[in-house]
Amino acid sequence: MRNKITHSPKVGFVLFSFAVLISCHPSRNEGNTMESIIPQPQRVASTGNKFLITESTGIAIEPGSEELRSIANYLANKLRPSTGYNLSVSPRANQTAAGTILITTSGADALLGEEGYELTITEDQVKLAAPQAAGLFRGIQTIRQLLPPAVERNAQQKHVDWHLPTGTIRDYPNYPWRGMMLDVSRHFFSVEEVKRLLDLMAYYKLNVFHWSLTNDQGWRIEIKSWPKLTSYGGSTQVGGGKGGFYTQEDYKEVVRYAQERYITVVPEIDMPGHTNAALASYPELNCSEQTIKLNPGNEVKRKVPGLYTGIEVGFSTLCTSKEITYEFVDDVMGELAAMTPGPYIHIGGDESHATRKEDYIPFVKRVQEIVVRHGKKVVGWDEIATSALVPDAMAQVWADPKNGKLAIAQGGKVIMSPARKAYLDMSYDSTTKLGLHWAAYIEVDSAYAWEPTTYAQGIKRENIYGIESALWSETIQTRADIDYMVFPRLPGYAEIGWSATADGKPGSRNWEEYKGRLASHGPRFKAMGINFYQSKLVPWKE
Ligand code: TNX
Repeated sequence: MRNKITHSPKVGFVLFSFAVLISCHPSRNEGNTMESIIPQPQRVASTGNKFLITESTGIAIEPGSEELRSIANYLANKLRPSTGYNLSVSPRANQTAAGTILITTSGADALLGEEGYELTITEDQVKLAAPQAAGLFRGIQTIRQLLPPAVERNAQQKHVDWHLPTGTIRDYPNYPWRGMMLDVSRHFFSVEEVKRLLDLMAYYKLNVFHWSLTNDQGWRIEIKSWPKLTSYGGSTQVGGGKGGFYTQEDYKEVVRYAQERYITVVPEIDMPGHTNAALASYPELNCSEQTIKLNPGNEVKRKVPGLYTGIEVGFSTLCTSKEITYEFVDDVMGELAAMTPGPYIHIGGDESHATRKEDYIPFVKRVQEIVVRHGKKVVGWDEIATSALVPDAMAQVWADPKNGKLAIAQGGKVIMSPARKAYLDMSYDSTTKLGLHWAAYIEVDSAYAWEPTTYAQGIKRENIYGIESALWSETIQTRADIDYMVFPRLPGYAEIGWSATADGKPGSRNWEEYKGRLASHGPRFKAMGINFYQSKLVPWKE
Protein backbone atom coordinates (compact mmCIF):
# COMPACT_ATOMS: atom_id res chain seq x y z
CA MET A 1 0.00 0.00 0.00
CA ARG A 2 2.61 2.51 0.83
CA ASN A 3 5.78 3.19 -1.01
CA LYS A 4 8.37 4.77 1.17
CA ILE A 5 10.42 7.05 -1.02
CA THR A 6 14.08 7.02 -0.10
CA HIS A 7 15.58 10.43 0.14
CA SER A 8 18.54 11.91 -1.67
CA PRO A 9 21.96 12.55 -0.01
CA LYS A 10 21.25 16.29 0.03
CA VAL A 11 17.96 15.71 1.80
CA GLY A 12 19.75 13.37 4.17
CA PHE A 13 22.20 16.11 5.05
CA VAL A 14 19.38 18.54 5.79
CA LEU A 15 17.77 15.94 7.97
CA PHE A 16 21.06 15.33 9.77
CA SER A 17 21.58 19.05 10.43
CA PHE A 18 18.01 19.28 11.62
CA ALA A 19 18.55 16.40 14.03
CA VAL A 20 21.65 18.13 15.40
CA LEU A 21 19.70 21.33 15.73
CA ILE A 22 16.84 19.84 17.68
CA SER A 23 19.09 17.75 19.90
CA CYS A 24 20.74 20.97 21.16
CA HIS A 25 17.77 21.90 23.28
CA PRO A 26 15.27 19.73 25.01
CA SER A 27 12.41 19.03 22.68
CA ARG A 28 9.49 16.74 22.48
CA ASN A 29 8.56 15.72 18.99
CA GLU A 30 7.52 12.12 19.41
CA GLY A 31 4.64 10.61 17.55
CA ASN A 32 4.55 12.61 14.40
CA THR A 33 5.08 10.27 11.52
CA MET A 34 2.92 9.52 8.53
CA GLU A 35 2.60 5.94 9.71
CA SER A 36 0.19 6.33 12.60
CA ILE A 37 -2.80 8.09 11.10
CA ILE A 38 -6.24 6.72 11.97
CA PRO A 39 -8.20 6.06 9.83
CA GLN A 40 -5.37 4.87 7.65
CA PRO A 41 -5.12 6.93 4.46
CA GLN A 42 -5.49 5.22 1.11
CA ARG A 43 -1.96 6.14 0.02
CA VAL A 44 1.04 7.46 1.95
CA ALA A 45 4.54 8.21 0.68
CA SER A 46 6.82 9.77 3.26
CA THR A 47 10.04 11.51 2.29
CA GLY A 48 11.70 11.71 5.68
CA ASN A 49 12.07 15.44 6.23
CA LYS A 50 10.24 18.06 8.22
CA PHE A 51 8.17 21.16 7.80
CA LEU A 52 8.37 23.33 10.87
CA ILE A 53 5.41 25.41 12.00
CA THR A 54 6.55 28.64 13.66
CA GLU A 55 4.79 31.79 14.74
CA SER A 56 5.45 33.25 11.31
CA THR A 57 3.89 30.38 9.38
CA GLY A 58 0.95 31.68 7.38
CA ILE A 59 -2.20 29.90 6.35
CA ALA A 60 -3.01 30.85 2.77
CA ILE A 61 -6.32 30.34 1.03
CA GLU A 62 -7.53 31.27 -2.41
CA PRO A 63 -9.43 34.55 -2.36
CA GLY A 64 -13.18 34.82 -2.36
CA SER A 65 -14.44 31.86 -0.38
CA GLU A 66 -15.98 32.32 3.04
CA GLU A 67 -16.14 28.56 3.48
CA LEU A 68 -12.42 28.15 2.91
CA ARG A 69 -11.75 30.95 5.33
CA SER A 70 -13.73 29.28 8.07
CA ILE A 71 -11.94 25.97 7.46
CA ALA A 72 -8.59 27.76 7.67
CA ASN A 73 -9.73 29.51 10.85
CA TYR A 74 -10.68 26.14 12.31
CA LEU A 75 -7.08 24.99 11.79
CA ALA A 76 -5.62 28.21 13.21
CA ASN A 77 -7.91 27.91 16.26
CA LYS A 78 -6.93 24.30 16.83
CA LEU A 79 -3.24 25.21 16.79
CA ARG A 80 -3.48 28.34 18.92
CA PRO A 81 -3.80 27.12 22.55
CA SER A 82 -0.92 24.63 22.54
CA THR A 83 1.52 26.38 20.19
CA GLY A 84 0.70 29.85 21.43
CA TYR A 85 0.92 31.00 17.79
CA ASN A 86 -1.67 33.23 16.29
CA LEU A 87 -1.30 32.02 12.71
CA SER A 88 -2.62 34.49 10.17
CA VAL A 89 -5.15 33.37 7.60
CA SER A 90 -4.89 35.33 4.38
CA PRO A 91 -6.33 35.04 0.93
CA ARG A 92 -3.37 35.03 -1.36
CA ALA A 93 -3.17 34.97 -5.11
CA ASN A 94 0.48 33.90 -4.98
CA GLN A 95 0.05 30.38 -3.76
CA THR A 96 3.64 29.25 -3.71
CA ALA A 97 5.17 31.31 -0.91
CA ALA A 98 7.53 29.42 1.35
CA GLY A 99 6.60 28.84 4.99
CA THR A 100 2.89 28.62 4.26
CA ILE A 101 0.15 26.11 4.73
CA LEU A 102 -1.88 26.43 1.57
CA ILE A 103 -5.49 25.31 1.63
CA THR A 104 -7.10 25.19 -1.77
CA THR A 105 -9.74 23.67 -4.00
CA SER A 106 -8.28 24.96 -7.23
CA GLY A 107 -6.67 22.38 -9.45
CA ALA A 108 -7.61 19.54 -7.10
CA ASP A 109 -8.29 16.14 -8.60
CA ALA A 110 -12.07 15.76 -8.99
CA LEU A 111 -11.68 11.99 -8.63
CA LEU A 112 -11.04 12.52 -4.93
CA GLY A 113 -14.78 13.05 -4.57
CA GLU A 114 -16.73 14.83 -1.89
CA GLU A 115 -14.47 14.08 1.07
CA GLY A 116 -11.14 13.16 -0.49
CA TYR A 117 -8.02 15.31 -0.29
CA GLU A 118 -4.38 15.39 -1.20
CA LEU A 119 -1.73 16.58 1.21
CA THR A 120 1.75 17.45 0.00
CA ILE A 121 4.31 18.42 2.59
CA THR A 122 7.79 19.58 1.69
CA GLU A 123 10.33 21.36 3.87
CA ASP A 124 9.06 24.66 2.44
CA GLN A 125 5.35 24.30 2.19
CA VAL A 126 2.27 22.38 3.12
CA LYS A 127 -0.34 22.09 0.42
CA LEU A 128 -3.76 20.71 1.20
CA ALA A 129 -5.92 20.37 -1.90
CA ALA A 130 -9.40 18.94 -2.29
CA PRO A 131 -12.14 19.35 -4.85
CA GLN A 132 -14.72 20.02 -2.11
CA ALA A 133 -14.58 21.88 1.18
CA ALA A 134 -15.45 18.74 3.14
CA GLY A 135 -12.27 17.12 1.83
CA LEU A 136 -10.22 20.04 3.11
CA PHE A 137 -11.79 19.62 6.52
CA ARG A 138 -10.94 15.91 6.56
CA GLY A 139 -7.40 16.73 5.45
CA ILE A 140 -7.00 19.13 8.36
CA GLN A 141 -7.65 16.22 10.72
CA THR A 142 -4.74 14.45 9.06
CA ILE A 143 -2.54 17.51 9.60
CA ARG A 144 -3.50 17.51 13.30
CA GLN A 145 -2.54 13.85 13.60
CA LEU A 146 0.81 14.53 11.93
CA LEU A 147 1.73 17.04 14.62
CA PRO A 148 3.03 15.99 18.05
CA PRO A 149 0.25 14.85 20.43
CA ALA A 150 0.91 17.89 22.64
CA VAL A 151 -0.73 20.01 19.94
CA GLU A 152 -4.08 18.85 21.33
CA ARG A 153 -3.43 20.33 24.78
CA ASN A 154 -5.39 23.33 25.91
CA ALA A 155 -2.50 25.19 27.49
CA GLN A 156 0.63 26.48 25.83
CA GLN A 157 3.40 23.87 25.51
CA LYS A 158 7.00 25.00 25.71
CA HIS A 159 9.92 23.15 24.08
CA VAL A 160 7.92 21.33 21.46
CA ASP A 161 9.01 21.39 17.84
CA TRP A 162 5.82 21.77 15.89
CA HIS A 163 6.92 19.92 12.83
CA LEU A 164 5.11 17.88 10.24
CA PRO A 165 6.76 14.96 8.46
CA THR A 166 7.24 15.50 4.73
CA GLY A 167 5.66 13.37 2.04
CA THR A 168 2.37 13.02 0.24
CA ILE A 169 -0.96 11.56 1.21
CA ARG A 170 -3.80 10.84 -1.17
CA ASP A 171 -6.93 9.94 0.67
CA TYR A 172 -10.69 9.42 0.37
CA PRO A 173 -13.30 7.38 2.21
CA ASN A 174 -14.45 3.89 1.40
CA TYR A 175 -18.07 4.40 2.60
CA PRO A 176 -20.20 7.54 2.33
CA TRP A 177 -21.84 6.97 5.78
CA ARG A 178 -19.50 6.74 8.77
CA GLY A 179 -21.69 7.28 11.77
CA MET A 180 -21.98 7.24 15.47
CA MET A 181 -25.22 7.12 17.44
CA LEU A 182 -25.81 8.63 20.86
CA ASP A 183 -28.86 7.74 22.95
CA VAL A 184 -29.87 10.81 24.97
CA SER A 185 -33.13 9.33 26.22
CA ARG A 186 -31.98 6.81 28.80
CA HIS A 187 -29.70 9.49 30.20
CA PHE A 188 -29.75 13.05 29.00
CA PHE A 189 -26.60 14.80 27.78
CA SER A 190 -26.16 18.54 27.43
CA VAL A 191 -25.49 20.50 24.25
CA GLU A 192 -21.91 20.96 25.44
CA GLU A 193 -21.44 17.22 25.91
CA VAL A 194 -22.85 16.55 22.46
CA LYS A 195 -20.56 19.16 20.90
CA ARG A 196 -17.53 17.60 22.51
CA LEU A 197 -18.49 14.26 21.01
CA LEU A 198 -18.84 15.90 17.59
CA ASP A 199 -15.31 17.25 17.99
CA LEU A 200 -13.97 13.78 18.72
CA MET A 201 -15.92 12.28 15.83
CA ALA A 202 -14.48 14.91 13.49
CA TYR A 203 -10.94 14.03 14.56
CA TYR A 204 -11.52 10.52 13.17
CA LYS A 205 -13.29 11.75 10.00
CA LEU A 206 -16.77 10.49 10.91
CA ASN A 207 -19.55 12.25 9.05
CA VAL A 208 -22.92 11.16 10.50
CA PHE A 209 -24.24 11.91 13.98
CA HIS A 210 -27.29 9.74 14.62
CA TRP A 211 -29.10 11.39 17.50
CA SER A 212 -31.49 9.02 19.26
CA LEU A 213 -33.84 11.61 20.75
CA THR A 214 -36.78 9.66 22.11
CA ASN A 215 -37.37 6.42 23.94
CA ASP A 216 -39.44 4.96 26.76
CA GLN A 217 -37.48 6.85 29.40
CA GLY A 218 -37.60 10.33 27.95
CA TRP A 219 -38.62 12.57 25.04
CA ARG A 220 -35.73 14.98 24.50
CA ILE A 221 -36.66 17.26 21.61
CA GLU A 222 -39.07 20.18 21.88
CA ILE A 223 -42.11 19.80 19.61
CA LYS A 224 -44.04 23.05 19.83
CA SER A 225 -47.37 21.54 18.80
CA TRP A 226 -47.14 18.82 21.47
CA PRO A 227 -45.47 20.62 24.40
CA LYS A 228 -46.06 17.97 27.07
CA LEU A 229 -43.69 15.61 25.25
CA THR A 230 -40.81 17.49 26.80
CA SER A 231 -42.34 19.31 29.78
CA TYR A 232 -43.61 16.01 31.17
CA GLY A 233 -42.15 13.27 28.92
CA GLY A 234 -38.66 14.71 29.22
CA SER A 235 -38.71 15.19 32.96
CA THR A 236 -36.93 12.04 34.06
CA GLN A 237 -34.49 9.35 32.94
CA VAL A 238 -33.15 5.92 33.91
CA GLY A 239 -32.78 5.74 37.66
CA GLY A 240 -35.25 8.60 38.22
CA GLY A 241 -32.91 11.55 37.69
CA LYS A 242 -34.24 14.82 36.34
CA GLY A 243 -33.79 14.14 32.63
CA GLY A 244 -33.90 17.13 30.34
CA PHE A 245 -34.57 18.12 26.75
CA TYR A 246 -33.27 20.25 23.90
CA THR A 247 -35.18 23.32 22.82
CA GLN A 248 -35.45 23.76 19.08
CA GLU A 249 -32.80 26.48 19.40
CA ASP A 250 -30.48 23.96 21.11
CA TYR A 251 -31.11 21.49 18.32
CA LYS A 252 -30.31 24.06 15.64
CA GLU A 253 -27.13 25.00 17.48
CA VAL A 254 -25.95 21.38 17.47
CA VAL A 255 -26.86 21.05 13.78
CA ARG A 256 -24.85 24.19 13.02
CA TYR A 257 -21.88 22.93 15.03
CA ALA A 258 -22.03 19.60 13.23
CA GLN A 259 -22.26 21.31 9.84
CA GLU A 260 -19.07 23.23 10.60
CA ARG A 261 -17.46 19.83 11.00
CA TYR A 262 -19.07 18.39 7.87
CA ILE A 263 -21.14 16.03 9.98
CA THR A 264 -24.76 15.31 9.04
CA VAL A 265 -27.22 15.11 11.93
CA VAL A 266 -29.72 12.27 11.58
CA PRO A 267 -32.41 12.62 14.26
CA GLU A 268 -34.28 9.52 15.40
CA ILE A 269 -37.84 9.38 16.67
CA ASP A 270 -38.32 5.75 17.64
CA MET A 271 -41.78 4.31 16.78
CA PRO A 272 -44.14 2.55 17.29
CA GLY A 273 -42.39 0.91 20.26
CA HIS A 274 -39.99 2.63 22.65
CA THR A 275 -42.63 5.33 23.06
CA ASN A 276 -43.56 5.23 26.74
CA ALA A 277 -42.54 8.86 27.32
CA ALA A 278 -44.94 10.03 24.58
CA LEU A 279 -47.71 7.68 25.73
CA ALA A 280 -47.39 8.96 29.29
CA SER A 281 -47.55 12.58 28.09
CA TYR A 282 -50.59 12.22 25.79
CA PRO A 283 -53.24 9.67 26.86
CA GLU A 284 -54.90 9.84 23.44
CA LEU A 285 -51.93 8.09 21.83
CA ASN A 286 -52.74 4.93 23.78
CA CYS A 287 -55.22 2.30 22.73
CA SER A 288 -57.70 1.49 25.47
CA GLU A 289 -56.51 -0.40 28.48
CA GLN A 290 -53.23 -2.21 27.86
CA THR A 291 -51.35 -4.85 29.71
CA ILE A 292 -47.96 -3.38 30.35
CA LYS A 293 -45.44 -6.14 30.69
CA LEU A 294 -42.23 -4.95 32.25
CA ASN A 295 -40.79 -8.41 32.74
CA PRO A 296 -42.25 -11.85 33.45
CA GLY A 297 -44.31 -11.76 36.61
CA ASN A 298 -44.37 -7.98 36.64
CA GLU A 299 -47.44 -7.01 34.63
CA VAL A 300 -49.69 -4.07 35.18
CA LYS A 301 -52.96 -3.16 33.52
CA ARG A 302 -53.50 0.53 33.01
CA LYS A 303 -54.94 2.99 30.59
CA VAL A 304 -52.20 5.55 30.58
CA PRO A 305 -48.72 4.55 31.59
CA GLY A 306 -46.67 6.56 34.02
CA LEU A 307 -43.18 7.78 33.32
CA TYR A 308 -40.67 4.95 33.12
CA THR A 309 -37.18 4.93 34.61
CA GLY A 310 -36.16 1.27 34.27
CA ILE A 311 -34.22 -0.35 31.43
CA GLU A 312 -36.57 -2.98 30.03
CA VAL A 313 -37.43 -2.76 26.34
CA GLY A 314 -40.34 -3.79 24.13
CA PHE A 315 -43.39 -3.01 26.29
CA SER A 316 -44.76 0.20 24.76
CA THR A 317 -46.57 0.97 21.51
CA LEU A 318 -48.35 3.87 19.88
CA CYS A 319 -51.95 3.00 19.04
CA THR A 320 -51.59 2.26 15.34
CA SER A 321 -55.33 2.13 14.67
CA LYS A 322 -56.08 5.71 15.76
CA GLU A 323 -55.96 8.63 13.33
CA ILE A 324 -54.61 10.91 16.05
CA THR A 325 -51.43 8.81 16.06
CA TYR A 326 -50.72 9.81 12.46
CA GLU A 327 -51.54 13.46 13.15
CA PHE A 328 -49.00 13.24 15.96
CA VAL A 329 -46.36 11.65 13.72
CA ASP A 330 -47.04 14.22 11.02
CA ASP A 331 -46.61 17.14 13.43
CA VAL A 332 -43.43 15.71 14.93
CA MET A 333 -41.88 14.94 11.55
CA GLY A 334 -42.91 18.33 10.20
CA GLU A 335 -41.21 20.26 12.99
CA LEU A 336 -38.18 18.00 12.91
CA ALA A 337 -37.76 18.15 9.14
CA ALA A 338 -38.01 21.94 9.21
CA MET A 339 -34.94 22.24 11.43
CA THR A 340 -32.94 19.37 9.92
CA PRO A 341 -30.92 20.33 6.86
CA GLY A 342 -29.60 16.78 6.40
CA PRO A 343 -31.52 14.48 4.06
CA TYR A 344 -32.46 11.76 6.57
CA ILE A 345 -34.86 11.09 9.41
CA HIS A 346 -34.57 7.85 11.39
CA ILE A 347 -37.92 6.32 12.36
CA GLY A 348 -36.64 3.64 14.74
CA GLY A 349 -38.98 0.70 14.33
CA ASP A 350 -37.00 -1.71 16.54
CA GLU A 351 -38.22 -4.10 19.18
CA SER A 352 -41.91 -3.27 18.83
CA HIS A 353 -42.87 -6.41 20.73
CA ALA A 354 -46.07 -4.80 22.01
CA THR A 355 -47.30 -4.05 18.47
CA ARG A 356 -48.99 -6.84 16.55
CA LYS A 357 -47.23 -7.65 13.29
CA GLU A 358 -50.36 -6.90 11.28
CA ASP A 359 -50.41 -3.43 12.86
CA TYR A 360 -46.66 -2.83 12.63
CA ILE A 361 -46.41 -3.34 8.87
CA PRO A 362 -48.97 -0.72 7.76
CA PHE A 363 -47.83 1.66 10.49
CA VAL A 364 -44.23 1.64 9.27
CA LYS A 365 -45.41 2.09 5.71
CA ARG A 366 -47.52 5.11 6.59
CA VAL A 367 -44.82 6.72 8.72
CA GLN A 368 -42.34 6.42 5.86
CA GLU A 369 -44.80 8.20 3.58
CA ILE A 370 -45.12 11.00 6.11
CA VAL A 371 -41.33 11.41 6.26
CA VAL A 372 -41.10 11.51 2.48
CA ARG A 373 -43.88 14.08 2.35
CA HIS A 374 -41.75 16.29 4.59
CA GLY A 375 -38.93 16.02 2.09
CA LYS A 376 -36.71 13.55 3.91
CA LYS A 377 -35.33 10.09 3.28
CA VAL A 378 -36.06 7.26 5.66
CA VAL A 379 -33.65 5.30 7.82
CA GLY A 380 -34.86 2.72 10.33
CA TRP A 381 -33.65 -0.22 12.36
CA ASP A 382 -33.55 -3.48 10.42
CA GLU A 383 -37.09 -4.51 11.42
CA ILE A 384 -38.61 -1.83 9.15
CA ALA A 385 -37.66 -3.99 6.16
CA THR A 386 -40.46 -6.41 7.15
CA SER A 387 -42.74 -3.64 5.86
CA ALA A 388 -42.81 -2.28 2.31
CA LEU A 389 -40.04 0.30 2.03
CA VAL A 390 -40.29 3.59 0.19
CA PRO A 391 -37.61 4.15 -2.45
CA ASP A 392 -34.24 5.20 -0.92
CA ALA A 393 -35.15 3.89 2.54
CA MET A 394 -32.21 2.34 4.38
CA ALA A 395 -32.23 -0.36 7.03
CA GLN A 396 -29.73 -0.28 9.85
CA VAL A 397 -28.68 -3.85 10.55
CA TRP A 398 -28.25 -4.25 14.30
CA ALA A 399 -29.82 -7.60 15.12
CA ASP A 400 -31.02 -9.62 12.18
CA PRO A 401 -29.16 -9.69 8.87
CA LYS A 402 -32.22 -11.42 7.36
CA ASN A 403 -34.01 -8.08 7.67
CA GLY A 404 -31.05 -6.44 5.93
CA LYS A 405 -31.53 -8.86 3.08
CA LEU A 406 -35.23 -7.98 2.92
CA ALA A 407 -34.23 -4.34 2.49
CA ILE A 408 -31.77 -5.27 -0.24
CA ALA A 409 -34.40 -7.38 -2.00
CA GLN A 410 -36.57 -4.25 -2.07
CA GLY A 411 -33.78 -2.27 -3.69
CA GLY A 412 -32.58 -0.56 -0.54
CA LYS A 413 -29.18 -0.24 1.07
CA VAL A 414 -28.09 -1.09 4.57
CA ILE A 415 -26.00 0.49 7.26
CA MET A 416 -24.01 -2.03 9.24
CA SER A 417 -24.24 -1.71 13.04
CA PRO A 418 -24.16 -5.31 14.26
CA ALA A 419 -24.61 -5.23 18.03
CA ARG A 420 -22.02 -7.98 18.54
CA LYS A 421 -19.33 -5.78 16.96
CA ALA A 422 -20.45 -2.17 16.83
CA TYR A 423 -22.34 -1.48 20.06
CA LEU A 424 -20.41 0.96 22.19
CA ASP A 425 -22.58 0.15 25.19
CA MET A 426 -21.28 -3.42 25.29
CA SER A 427 -18.73 -3.91 28.08
CA TYR A 428 -15.14 -4.65 27.08
CA ASP A 429 -14.99 -7.72 29.33
CA SER A 430 -16.61 -9.09 32.48
CA THR A 431 -14.67 -6.65 34.68
CA THR A 432 -15.95 -3.50 32.93
CA LYS A 433 -18.10 -1.57 35.38
CA LEU A 434 -20.15 0.21 32.71
CA GLY A 435 -22.25 -1.21 29.94
CA LEU A 436 -24.38 -4.22 29.12
CA HIS A 437 -23.33 -7.50 27.56
CA TRP A 438 -26.44 -9.07 26.07
CA ALA A 439 -24.87 -9.07 22.58
CA ALA A 440 -21.22 -9.69 23.46
CA TYR A 441 -18.23 -8.44 25.33
CA ILE A 442 -16.43 -6.27 22.81
CA GLU A 443 -12.73 -5.81 23.45
CA VAL A 444 -10.85 -3.32 21.31
CA ASP A 445 -9.54 -6.02 18.96
CA SER A 446 -12.99 -7.48 18.41
CA ALA A 447 -14.43 -4.02 17.71
CA TYR A 448 -11.80 -3.51 15.00
CA ALA A 449 -11.26 -6.90 13.40
CA TRP A 450 -14.48 -7.45 11.51
CA GLU A 451 -15.45 -6.72 7.98
CA PRO A 452 -18.88 -5.35 7.04
CA THR A 453 -18.79 -7.00 3.62
CA THR A 454 -18.39 -10.51 5.02
CA TYR A 455 -20.31 -10.10 8.27
CA ALA A 456 -23.49 -11.63 6.90
CA GLN A 457 -24.06 -13.78 3.88
CA GLY A 458 -25.95 -11.97 1.18
CA ILE A 459 -24.95 -8.47 2.32
CA LYS A 460 -22.25 -7.33 -0.08
CA ARG A 461 -20.15 -4.26 -0.63
CA GLU A 462 -22.57 -2.78 -3.13
CA ASN A 463 -25.46 -3.16 -0.66
CA ILE A 464 -23.71 -1.33 2.17
CA TYR A 465 -23.99 2.43 2.45
CA GLY A 466 -21.84 2.65 5.52
CA ILE A 467 -21.16 1.66 9.07
CA GLU A 468 -22.22 3.09 12.39
CA SER A 469 -21.42 2.39 16.03
CA ALA A 470 -24.03 3.04 18.71
CA LEU A 471 -23.83 4.21 22.29
CA TRP A 472 -26.99 3.33 24.19
CA SER A 473 -27.03 5.07 27.51
CA GLU A 474 -28.83 2.85 30.02
CA THR A 475 -25.63 2.68 32.11
CA ILE A 476 -23.93 5.83 30.79
CA GLN A 477 -24.43 8.93 32.91
CA THR A 478 -21.51 11.29 32.56
CA ARG A 479 -19.08 12.64 30.05
CA ALA A 480 -16.40 10.42 31.61
CA ASP A 481 -18.66 7.39 31.05
CA ILE A 482 -19.13 8.33 27.40
CA ASP A 483 -15.37 8.68 26.97
CA TYR A 484 -14.67 5.33 28.55
CA MET A 485 -17.02 3.36 26.31
CA VAL A 486 -16.30 5.29 23.13
CA PHE A 487 -12.50 5.29 23.44
CA PRO A 488 -10.51 3.51 22.24
CA ARG A 489 -13.10 1.71 20.12
CA LEU A 490 -14.30 4.64 18.00
CA PRO A 491 -11.08 5.10 15.97
CA GLY A 492 -11.40 1.44 14.90
CA TYR A 493 -14.95 1.94 13.65
CA ALA A 494 -13.82 5.09 11.88
CA GLU A 495 -11.14 3.07 10.11
CA ILE A 496 -13.55 0.34 9.07
CA GLY A 497 -15.72 3.03 7.49
CA TRP A 498 -12.97 5.08 5.88
CA SER A 499 -10.11 2.80 4.89
CA ALA A 500 -10.24 0.02 2.38
CA THR A 501 -8.48 -3.07 3.72
CA ALA A 502 -4.78 -3.34 2.93
CA ASP A 503 -5.18 -5.50 -0.16
CA GLY A 504 -8.56 -4.08 -1.07
CA LYS A 505 -10.15 -7.40 -0.12
CA PRO A 506 -12.48 -8.02 2.76
CA GLY A 507 -11.30 -9.89 5.80
CA SER A 508 -7.73 -8.70 5.91
CA ARG A 509 -7.94 -6.02 8.58
CA ASN A 510 -4.81 -6.54 10.61
CA TRP A 511 -5.13 -6.02 14.35
CA GLU A 512 -1.41 -6.57 14.96
CA GLU A 513 -0.58 -3.66 12.69
CA TYR A 514 -3.45 -1.50 13.85
CA LYS A 515 -2.74 -1.82 17.56
CA GLY A 516 0.61 -0.10 17.09
CA ARG A 517 -1.07 2.88 15.47
CA LEU A 518 -3.78 2.91 18.12
CA ALA A 519 -1.09 2.84 20.82
CA SER A 520 0.38 6.03 19.43
CA HIS A 521 -3.01 7.71 19.85
CA GLY A 522 -2.90 7.15 23.62
CA PRO A 523 -0.92 10.37 24.16
CA ARG A 524 -3.43 12.17 21.91
CA PHE A 525 -6.36 10.90 23.98
CA LYS A 526 -4.53 12.14 27.09
CA ALA A 527 -3.80 15.51 25.53
CA MET A 528 -7.51 15.85 24.74
CA GLY A 529 -8.49 14.86 28.26
CA ILE A 530 -10.31 11.70 27.15
CA ASN A 531 -11.03 9.20 29.92
CA PHE A 532 -10.25 6.17 27.74
CA TYR A 533 -10.17 2.48 28.57
CA GLN A 534 -6.51 1.48 28.70
CA SER A 535 -6.95 -1.99 27.25
CA LYS A 536 -4.12 -4.40 28.01
CA LEU A 537 -4.26 -5.56 24.41
CA VAL A 538 -2.76 -2.27 23.26
CA PRO A 539 0.94 -1.44 23.82
CA TRP A 540 0.15 2.15 24.82
CA LYS A 541 2.86 4.73 24.24
CA GLU A 542 3.67 7.19 26.96
C1 TNX B 1 -31.36 -2.73 21.90
S1 TNX B 1 -30.48 -1.62 19.36
C2 TNX B 1 -32.02 -1.57 21.56
C3 TNX B 1 -31.91 -0.39 22.43
C4 TNX B 1 -31.16 -0.71 23.70
C5 TNX B 1 -29.96 -1.54 23.37
C6 TNX B 1 -29.08 -1.81 24.56
C7 TNX B 1 -31.89 -1.28 19.24
C8 TNX B 1 -32.30 -0.89 17.92
N1 TNX B 1 -32.64 -1.37 20.35
O1 TNX B 1 -33.17 0.14 22.71
O2 TNX B 1 -30.79 0.48 24.29
O3 TNX B 1 -30.38 -2.76 22.83
O4 TNX B 1 -27.89 -2.41 24.18
